[in-house]
Amino acid sequence: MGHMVPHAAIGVPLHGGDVRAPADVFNSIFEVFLVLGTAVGVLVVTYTLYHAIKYRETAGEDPYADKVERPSMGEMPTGGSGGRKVFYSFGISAIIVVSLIAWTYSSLAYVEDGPQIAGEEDITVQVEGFRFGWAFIYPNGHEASTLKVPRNRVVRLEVTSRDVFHNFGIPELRVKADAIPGQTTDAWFTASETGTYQAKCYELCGSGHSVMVAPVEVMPQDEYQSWYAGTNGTQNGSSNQTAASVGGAPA
Ligand SMILES: [Cu+2]
Repeated sequence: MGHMVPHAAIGVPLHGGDVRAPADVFNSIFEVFLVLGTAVGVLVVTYTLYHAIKYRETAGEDPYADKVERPSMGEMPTGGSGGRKVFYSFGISAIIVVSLIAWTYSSLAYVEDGPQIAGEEDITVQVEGFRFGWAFIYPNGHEASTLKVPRNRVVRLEVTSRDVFHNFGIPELRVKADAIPGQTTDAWFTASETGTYQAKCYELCGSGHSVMVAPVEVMPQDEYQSWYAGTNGTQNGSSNQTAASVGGAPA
């Protein structure tokens, strides 16, 4: 239904640079878990060591024998603050854990769904995996073995396969999508830095699986536009040659 609505009706065109990249979302999830995990670890280990040292037995004697009442094995400890400590630590832990789950879940849902507003300048590329390579097909029909995209634009991928199960991924840009024959998997990304990245296959698909790679070129927007204008729907052909050379027959 969404694609039938004219762009003007959807809303203001969205500049890709304003969209939070999946790579940034994954990086912040990693950082938050690393910092919180380290903090909890340091706290627990320090607290444990502190008490182990403070209440240790010295030379067979118990210096705290008359100061603390030690529970014996199997007996519930008595005294203390009447469970207030336990109540607060459980309460605070629950609040932290529940908000962490909510935040992580909504961040991942954002990556899963993609930017909801379709921008005028979004780029959609069909990605077709085959034994052993990748073909990138642009809206004007141009087919290439290198994925060229402009920086700071939302790039939407429609991933499928011509033969067996593959999986398309660009690790540095944190994109990964199943390539399944007869099905299309949607994925998206934005890249803020120009340069050459590498796309790889992440589903063991045969003898050439490990060489099933493709260059991904992130270009300045004006450079991309003049390159795209010059393609005129031509076939690059190199991907078909690759397929033919290993005996594959692209559909
Ligand atoms: Cu593969």
